[in-house]
Amino acid sequence: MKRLGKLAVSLVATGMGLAVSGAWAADSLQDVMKARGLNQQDLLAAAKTYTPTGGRDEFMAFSSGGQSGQVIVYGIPSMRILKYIGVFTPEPWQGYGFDEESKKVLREGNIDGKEINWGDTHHPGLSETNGESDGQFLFINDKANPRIAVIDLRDFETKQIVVNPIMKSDHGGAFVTPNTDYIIETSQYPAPLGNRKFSPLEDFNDTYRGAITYWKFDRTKGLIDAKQSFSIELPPYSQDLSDAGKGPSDGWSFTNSFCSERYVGGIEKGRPPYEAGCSAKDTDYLHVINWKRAAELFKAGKTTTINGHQVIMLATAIKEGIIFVIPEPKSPHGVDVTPDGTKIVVAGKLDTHVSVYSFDKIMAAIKAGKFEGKDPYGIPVISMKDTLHTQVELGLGPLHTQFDSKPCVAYTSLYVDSQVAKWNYCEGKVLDKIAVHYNIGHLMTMEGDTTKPRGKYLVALNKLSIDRFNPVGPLHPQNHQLIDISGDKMTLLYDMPIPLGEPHYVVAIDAKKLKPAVRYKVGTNSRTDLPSPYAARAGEEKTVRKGNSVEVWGTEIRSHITPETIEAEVGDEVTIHLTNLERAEDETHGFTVSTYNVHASVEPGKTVTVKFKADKEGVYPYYCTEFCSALHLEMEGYLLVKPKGWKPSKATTASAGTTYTEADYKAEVKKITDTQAVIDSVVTYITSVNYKDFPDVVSMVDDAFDQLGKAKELKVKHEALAAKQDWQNATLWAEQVWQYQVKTADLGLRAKTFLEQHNAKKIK
Ligand code: K7E
Ligand code: CUA
Repeated sequence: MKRLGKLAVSLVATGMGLAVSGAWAADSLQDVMKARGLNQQDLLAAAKTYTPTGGRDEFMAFSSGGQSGQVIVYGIPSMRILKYIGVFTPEPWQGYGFDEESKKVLREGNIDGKEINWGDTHHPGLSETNGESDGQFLFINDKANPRIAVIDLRDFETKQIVVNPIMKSDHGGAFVTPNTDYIIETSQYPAPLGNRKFSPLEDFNDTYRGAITYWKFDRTKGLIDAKQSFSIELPPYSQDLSDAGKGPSDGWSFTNSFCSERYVGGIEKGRPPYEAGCSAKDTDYLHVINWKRAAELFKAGKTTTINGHQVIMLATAIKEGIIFVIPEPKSPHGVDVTPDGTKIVVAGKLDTHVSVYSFDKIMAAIKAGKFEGKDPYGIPVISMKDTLHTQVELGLGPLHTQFDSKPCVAYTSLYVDSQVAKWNYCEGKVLDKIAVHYNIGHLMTMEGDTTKPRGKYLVALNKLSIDRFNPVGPLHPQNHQLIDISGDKMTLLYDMPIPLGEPHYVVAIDAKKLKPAVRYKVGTNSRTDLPSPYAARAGEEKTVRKGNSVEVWGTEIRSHITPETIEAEVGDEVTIHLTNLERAEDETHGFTVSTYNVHASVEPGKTVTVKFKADKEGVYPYYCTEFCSALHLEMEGYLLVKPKGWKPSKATTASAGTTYTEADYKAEVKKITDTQAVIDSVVTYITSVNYKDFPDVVSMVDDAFDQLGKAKELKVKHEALAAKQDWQNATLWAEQVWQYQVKTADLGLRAKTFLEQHNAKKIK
């Protein structure tokens, strides 16, 4: 115990700035280069990405987590992973799917009453204002089970999952319109719309359909409003990705497709396989849709209700002149509108070209009523030749396109060539190529989907990593390669393994646009952002027993869970609400109960609930799962599940194993006096500088004084007990005073370090 007192003293000494001397005397730069086999180019790349301790990244990237059903957040250019956000899959660290508030969100993703606990995330999309990323929300789709999730970037938590009521799979989500009025989701594999009934493949042309859904986003609520959302029925092509028009093309959206052959496979019946039947034609169809007009038709009620959802049927869309198609070569993947909104880029996987369409020419053809015919479903077909701005031969397997801050400059991934091509879409010429490792899918530039791309960096999302990393078995990580695009020539800077599913797409935003909170208002349900009815403040904790339910309103604060014991009988429903009372940044507590499969992450201010049936009698320790303080391990308690009707056989009082004497009490008091001296010195320092200019420090100081305030009340108590010569209880309560002091000192020292590192100024 004395040692801990000394520890506090020594912490102060270090905090007071006894600098560690003899910095880094070891190797010279030349020695390190030689030893590690690095050349000048490597050093330059390292210097462009290396971020010293405490350094921040210029951009933040949000990557799909593929089959992990999550979102991965990392910084650019350091490529350091900062967070995995649980979206369609339970994520234990965040308690996602293990506490009641988050389960509610996850269960919104049930389909036909069935729990679905995985997702295949493909395309994240950031909210936009006037076509620019605004840093408020992130959306992402689940291709396997047609769903869209909404993530609030104030706390990086998933707030909503909506199930598409008419599709069976979606690939083309999530893409936003320039003011995030709508989030676009497109089906991939055609199926009978909405109905969960069987229909034979022989009836494919008549009963199977594609669809595009425009989900209305309510920005003030931060939620999708399903009632104000609608879809348009599409032919049974495999609609792929979409992009919303911007600037001159705002109000329109574009969707590419493959397998417009409408082939249905059947190799078992001796028919040629899907891959042959789905790529036989030289062209597929680029869908051109007037979504602003479509929204008016929806409001005017020109829809059919399918599975409770409003659908503009294809015949209506054609009659109202809101849908057109243009041939596009060949089995394309992805469609991208240029930042100025004047052109639309489509790359055919099986064609060596990218095709650049002119929005003006498309509009001119529509206006003139100049069509080359109709598709098999009666949609007017605009000719490719009338609408092409240019076609550029880039290489093998062109897939996705992104844009630079420099006018007319685009980057396209070449899957088969394993290259990125830099090219000029205005003049139609190739500017540069760089090899990537290996088989690139998407690529991404900073804010490259918006009206104002930021240039600087490009990330290649490579499908295969083969020999790039230390082997970890047959399942390899993916490889995100960072490429410098600031000069004329692209240069490769860094390889980052992604060890969590196969990311398809990633978006990045200027880090300055993100304004995440560091704490919640005390008592917040983070999933709804509303005050939780189950919040408790210090001193309000209670346990209520009613019938066979036990409900606990508890709190967590260093280093204490209130209550410390929860008693239940076998078969009781146990509900535990917990509020983290901390205000200091990063003072998260966790909570779990042995063997009941519950876990909560309780960040400062958050209120969460865990719930379970105490179905077996026994003794179940519960504890805080975050190493939150020196006495973290002591942040514990017991759930006691008694057999029904159990009665103690004798009057019992819980007793500690050790007995304490007057000498112990005196030693305790001495320790308190010594530690108070430490606290006083820290307080003197903090109040001698402008600490009030640092909100983070103010929170820490508030918390510190709260802790010390509790110590004051207990001083009266232990002194009274000592006066009665109850050394046992006097010693333990004095020890508790010291516990509060340690927490105060811990916070005080952290505040002091913060102030020193941020060059706080003397005020007296
Ligand atoms: Cu993998 Cu956008 Cu789903 Cu291309 S997608 S690679
Ligand atoms: Cu709270 Cu560990």
